[in-house]
Amino acid sequence: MPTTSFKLNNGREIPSVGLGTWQSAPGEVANAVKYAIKDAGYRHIDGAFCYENEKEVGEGVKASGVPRSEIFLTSKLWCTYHTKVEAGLDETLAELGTDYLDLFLIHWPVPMNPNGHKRFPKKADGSMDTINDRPIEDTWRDMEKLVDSGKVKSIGVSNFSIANMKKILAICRIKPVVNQVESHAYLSQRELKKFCEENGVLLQAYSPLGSTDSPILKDEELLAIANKHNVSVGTVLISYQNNRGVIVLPKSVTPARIAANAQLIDLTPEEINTIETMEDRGKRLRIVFPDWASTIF
Ligand code: 1BO
Repeated sequence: MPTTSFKLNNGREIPSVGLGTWQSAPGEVANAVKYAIKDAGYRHIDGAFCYENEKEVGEGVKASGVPRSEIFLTSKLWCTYHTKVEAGLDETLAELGTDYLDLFLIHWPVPMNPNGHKRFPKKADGSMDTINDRPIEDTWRDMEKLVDSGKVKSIGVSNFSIANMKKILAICRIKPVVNQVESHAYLSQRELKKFCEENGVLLQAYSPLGSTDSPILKDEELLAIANKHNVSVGTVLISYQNNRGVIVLPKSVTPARIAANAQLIDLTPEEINTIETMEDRGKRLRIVFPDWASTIF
């Protein structure tokens, strides 16, 4: 049976499928969130300060009519807030219109100048104004204080390599509960997943269908699995993550797709293995992030 929720290493439950909101356009995301919660049964919404749509996400949560206490709400500390973690959280809480988060993640292990542009500060030469005098360990210690204050229930990381995770695990008082990374059929993240599992950290998958117009959706091996089960490739890709113990965050603003993305099936161990090893057959694909982000893995 597909899993509807996973247990985090602090004993709390997290719904196994969450609505992703990265690249969900303003003007569309509030309705998408409302529909997901009210009509499609989602109880988990994943957002971030950097997505520039948290006000609408909050509006959608409220408009759903479902009590806040029944919804698992995640946001992420943006890179310009590594040296002012609590202020970063407070801005997000104000935008969302809530007084706590279920989960708060360090969005990238890349601190940026806190005094320039709020999201993408640039150096004189046009490159991203990253800073190197803020150890990631110090940012994590400030994240831990947010749990102590009760403003967030759980903390985790995003876009962290094994090397970066080791830095946190070596010093943490409160362990990260998840590491949220890009993962789909052409980027299984097997090594990272194994490392996370060994350390009691769950993997969360963003972009589980690949990006828009992704070749993954037309992949013949995946189509064969989908046809066998009489479902779409999307359902196979989301179920694949679920069946292998990964929290999955499909993004959509289209009601029919939001509903379809919440349908899970059981795949066989052979099918999961086929998908997990597609990279070994030369099918590798990764979102091309700007230099400041793509050099961290
Ligand atoms: C820059 C955003 C990546 C996914 O959270």
